[in-house]
Amino acid sequence: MPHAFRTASLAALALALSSAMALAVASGSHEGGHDEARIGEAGQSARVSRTINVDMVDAMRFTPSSISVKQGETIRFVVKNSGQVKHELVLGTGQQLKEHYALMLKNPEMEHADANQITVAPGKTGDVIWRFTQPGKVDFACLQPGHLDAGMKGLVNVVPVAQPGAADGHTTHKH
Ligand SMILES: [Cu+2]
Repeated sequence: MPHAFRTASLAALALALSSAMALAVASGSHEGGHDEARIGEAGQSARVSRTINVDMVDAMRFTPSSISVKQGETIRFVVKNSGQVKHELVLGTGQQLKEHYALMLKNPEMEHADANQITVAPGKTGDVIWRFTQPGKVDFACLQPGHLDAGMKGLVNVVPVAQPGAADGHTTHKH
């Protein structure tokens, strides 16, 4: 009797595992629900599909502040600081940016060095290479103290691609 019970449990477990795997494959996500996965991933310069220039000014604005990309695209943002003070462009979810901004208010000298952001000195230009893997909205903002409150933010609209699977770069060509 105990043996029969164990066999049944194992069968149930195997079934649960295989349907979980099927779900993971169907959704196309490698690490479901992860915040970083939601906004995308660090891009490789060899795979840049497009360059977008973004200008930052002391009026606390990004130009453009609304950007449209296709899911799967790797974008090189060339970020210019035309102002007299330090500005930065940080990609994230609205929630991540708010939390990070609150942290910056407490620690104004905090330095950034992550792939999703660039801090640019006055008169300088820097770049961020980012691959947008998920359709939807990705926010960006300047987290220098006071800047986000003054409206220094923008939005990337990631347009979904038609065929599932095309976004992962493993498409095959048929002739
Ligand atoms: Cu700023």
